[in-house]
Amino acid sequence: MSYIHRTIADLARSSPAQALFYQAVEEVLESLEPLLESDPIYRQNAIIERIVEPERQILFRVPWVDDEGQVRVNKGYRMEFNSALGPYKGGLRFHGSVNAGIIKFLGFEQIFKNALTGLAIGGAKGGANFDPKGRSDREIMRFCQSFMTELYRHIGPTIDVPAGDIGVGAREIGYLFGQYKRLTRRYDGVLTGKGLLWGGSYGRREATGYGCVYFAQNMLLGRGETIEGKTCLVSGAGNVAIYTIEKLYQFGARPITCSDSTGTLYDPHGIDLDALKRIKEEQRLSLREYLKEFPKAEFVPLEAYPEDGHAVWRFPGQVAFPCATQNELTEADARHLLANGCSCVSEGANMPSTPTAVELFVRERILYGPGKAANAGGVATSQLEMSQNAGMQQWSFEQVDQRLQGIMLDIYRRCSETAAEFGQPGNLVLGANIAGFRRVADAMLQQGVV
Ligand code: NDP
Ligand code: 2IT
Repeated sequence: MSYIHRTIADLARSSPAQALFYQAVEEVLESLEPLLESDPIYRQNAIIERIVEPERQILFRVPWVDDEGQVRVNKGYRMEFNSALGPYKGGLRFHGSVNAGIIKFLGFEQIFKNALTGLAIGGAKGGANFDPKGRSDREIMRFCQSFMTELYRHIGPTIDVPAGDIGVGAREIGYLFGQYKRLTRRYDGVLTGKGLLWGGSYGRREATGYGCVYFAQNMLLGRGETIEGKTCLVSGAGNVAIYTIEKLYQFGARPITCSDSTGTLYDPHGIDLDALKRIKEEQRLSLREYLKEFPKAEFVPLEAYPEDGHAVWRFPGQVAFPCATQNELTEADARHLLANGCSCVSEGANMPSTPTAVELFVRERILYGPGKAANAGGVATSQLEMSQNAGMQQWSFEQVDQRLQGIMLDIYRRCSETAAEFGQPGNLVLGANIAGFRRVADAMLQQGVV
């Protein structure tokens, strides 16, 4: 049995029923094989065994009262995975599907993503199996307050700094921050993605989507092309998807799709950004609403998706941006993308492509930017927010955006150079995993067995 299979088997025994976590671990460990062979120090010091185990797992009850006066209970999580490079850092996800395995997969990915940014941040993730859909503002507020009433004792600006993810945006960060301040009497930079009036950073809202497009542009430039004029497929219709689409327009590209939990929207003229923001950011409605304003657009409801995949990847486009959720791009979807001439995939979401889809992209040698590299602009800008908070400053949008562009270029270079160093030029999966791992592992070695 290889050490990869032994590690996965051990995890399956000690942490049962966490399939997405094993998937994330397997992908990283497969990439690390050449490094672990050439450099035995990591195996000798049980770095793998240590890195797959969170330093601390916090699980808690979140009781709250809904608008009808009924008591509700959810499960809250914060997985503090690795602090070798800095304070724990990573988002909070509020979604009905959340469980320990999902938070562990996200926290594990976050370790390497944060390492790739070159900034001083460790890896963590948290959240709750709370579904914000259909909940009133007051219910969201009460839920966030209850969540923070437990979480506050575990976090701090140099300890653990949560942020947003699916279901957690500016509104939720506001309620969480308010309750933290009330409980601690401290005006700390303890969360990122804050409002601009109370310690937030310009550009954080846009950072993940913009960064993901910068990453695609860097990949294309490496092949002597640019994104200008290209037809693009985007999935998702939340924070990451919306600002991916915004930056695509700024770069002269044409994004023709987006999707949400009700279905896929296709507008051959290009998705209307104002309408998209209005429907999803302000009104929080289904993308189906778009047809009222643009009756010629097409909407494929979830029920009509192909059995082996997702409608969004069956439209023809040259560059794809999966920006919704994990495993939303299957091997069958990947085959359709390739057959339709797609030659570049930049992942805004975390682990959106299934393992066999990734294998296909790597084998076909298309430009493929894995999430932990391509979507790192969000967390990188969160670190810039922490830095501004620590210095009691607020930088301009242009300053932040310049830094973001520089960081995304550095990440691209780091991944490319590492892939070449290990004899697989262009394989950014290998490059991202080895480059991220090496930084964390070396810091762990230097800090002893902790
Ligand atoms: P949002 O909650 O803002 O948006 C998520 C979007 O994806 C929504 O349109 C939602 O549909 C759709 N979606 C979510 N889950 C599902 C599902 N199971 N099936 C179908 N559609 C779904 O989240 P973000 O945009 O912040 O996050 C999107 C992805 O990007 C996630 O993978 C996240 O981990 C990742 N990410 C986010 C970062 C950030 O800074 N926010 C940073 C790096 C990665 P609906 O509108 O119907 O709810
Ligand atoms: O997956 C991610 O990188 C995020 N959700 C953002 C984390 C952060 O701390 O900004």
